[in-house]
Amino acid sequence: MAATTTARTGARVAAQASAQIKEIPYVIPAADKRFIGLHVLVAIIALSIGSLFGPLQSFEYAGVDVYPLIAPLFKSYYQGLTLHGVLNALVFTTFFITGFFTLTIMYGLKRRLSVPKLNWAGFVIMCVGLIMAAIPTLLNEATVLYTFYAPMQASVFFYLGLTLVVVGSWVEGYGFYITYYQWRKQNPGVRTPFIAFGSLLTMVMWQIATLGVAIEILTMLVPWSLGLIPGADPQLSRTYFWFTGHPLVYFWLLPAYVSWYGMLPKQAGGKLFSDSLARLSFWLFLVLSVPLGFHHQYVDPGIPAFWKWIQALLTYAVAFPSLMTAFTVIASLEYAGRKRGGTGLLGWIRALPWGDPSVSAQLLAGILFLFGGIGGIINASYNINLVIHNTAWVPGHLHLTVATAVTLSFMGIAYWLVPHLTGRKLWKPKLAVAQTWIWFIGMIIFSNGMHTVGLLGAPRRTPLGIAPYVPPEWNSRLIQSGIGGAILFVSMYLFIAVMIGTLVSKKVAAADVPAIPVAESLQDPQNTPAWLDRWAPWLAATIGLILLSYGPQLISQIANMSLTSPGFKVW
Ligand code: HAS
Ligand code: CU
Repeated sequence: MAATTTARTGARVAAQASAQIKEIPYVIPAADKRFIGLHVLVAIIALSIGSLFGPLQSFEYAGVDVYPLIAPLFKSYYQGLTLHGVLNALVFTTFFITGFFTLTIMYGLKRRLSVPKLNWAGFVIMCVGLIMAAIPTLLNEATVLYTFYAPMQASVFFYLGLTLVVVGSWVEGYGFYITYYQWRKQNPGVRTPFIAFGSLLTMVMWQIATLGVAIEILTMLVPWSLGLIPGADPQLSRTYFWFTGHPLVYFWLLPAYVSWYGMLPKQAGGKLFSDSLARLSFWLFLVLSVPLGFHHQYVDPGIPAFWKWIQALLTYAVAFPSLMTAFTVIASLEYAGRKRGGTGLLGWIRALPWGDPSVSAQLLAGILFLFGGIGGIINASYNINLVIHNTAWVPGHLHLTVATAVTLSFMGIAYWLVPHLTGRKLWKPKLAVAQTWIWFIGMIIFSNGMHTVGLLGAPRRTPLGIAPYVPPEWNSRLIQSGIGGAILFVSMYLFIAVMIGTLVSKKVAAADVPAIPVAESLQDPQNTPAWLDRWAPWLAATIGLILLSYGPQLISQIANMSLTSPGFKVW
């Protein structure tokens, strides 16, 4: 009896607290807006430079060797490809995500960061690392592509710089955890607001995942590039790399999911269909993101087939939370479309606010991700992987995923975020809507060309513009990739133009500044089961599964490590 009364009182306190949290209006202080804005600024500058090389890669595929034209500045196709991958896939994403999470955590928990100096320190470390890695890359001393596989050997500053970017993001993460811990102490029993929860979980996943590259760089690549050890072990270094490299894709994707679940339904005029399903899919990502990097190493001879098989099964499993996401997000959008008067089987889709560039960006990103995701499931099959591995199919896949599901969603987020942070109106919203459609169309053309020419056998990461012979049946597809790449380039710089136009336009009255869109859930989040807001069991499952799927192989590869390969500078 007493226990029931206590439980009821506890539930009432939590319900009151939840009501209070909804009611408190929260405005992000100007200093914090500037801090978040700096992240976004560095991210977009990196993206604008990294994207310069995009069409150069695709023109190479189309048979036009453009590198001699820019030879005084950049030495080779490979230097351009390294800058493209590092700036777009590593730098743009990491800065944008840490900035966006600073906002989602503060706004979700309705409080300032507990130790702002710690987050500042993290940001400064990231910037120092970025400069340290950028200099050797620009000097052609680190033309090792974004995967920096040994035995290709970069300047030690490239490795140290990347390490600092990662360590800086960890430090920002510690700032988030302390903020969350203090919120939790004051709000026992209250469900963590979804946007803050999703962001914290992604950060935790990232900190576990990046242990792989941290160990790779600090125990092998740095001492090797300093000549302190006789050589590198390429097999072990690839295993460390992909321990991080696969979950890296979910570090990119989950911030977009935070927006698709936690913000887009509000922007579309509806509600999140299921708070519980949203949280469950995030927990599954925590557990399943890391232990499956071997699907990037199916062709590596040093890994026994059994472990490839185990991780192939887990790769199929990690598609599941994305399928759940497709269901929940589309259900939320249908709810919004019908509320806006949409009828019939598909009429609700037309009723969505397509004229809002932030919405159109995310909807179009989601549509292409349906195809990118199916491609991923195809890659996961050992047999089919042997057909597509190291072909142009793979950049076809990664441009639908990281370059569209993620980047186009981040553009969509920037369309409300930058006006919100700067207090200015979005410059030319109709142009912004057109930009999202141009990306969509350009990407369909580009990725279709890359996927199909990959199936015909065209290699990835190869300057076909200087190849003496290219099978004639590749030609139309290669030209298609070149055209798609040019359209994407136009779209990217329209985005940059809208961003610059917004930055230089006049400030507007506070009431006209776009609010931060946060979707309510159809059910009160307090009714979400408590086990979906409890860290310990999920963390235990995460660590357990990683030990099971990676432990034996890591032990064996480390025990048999042979540090013999000299460093090669093949560029
Ligand atoms: Fe992948 C290679 C398998 C997802 C990125 N992947 C790559 C590489 C990158 C990458 C960068 O198994 C190249 C690495 C390199 O340089 O070598 N990938 C998968 C699988 C998934 C997957 C099974 N990949 C991603 C995501 C990425 C990404 C996400 C970036 C963000 N991938 C592979 C494999 C390889 C690989 C092998 C190695 C290939 C090789 O041999 O080299 C799954 O997680 C995908 C599940 C996704 C779905 C789709 C769900 C759909 C949704 C959309 C809903 C629609 C909405 C719109 C909201 C099942 C959620 C509605 C709109 C309306 C208007 C109604
Ligand atoms: Cu992967």
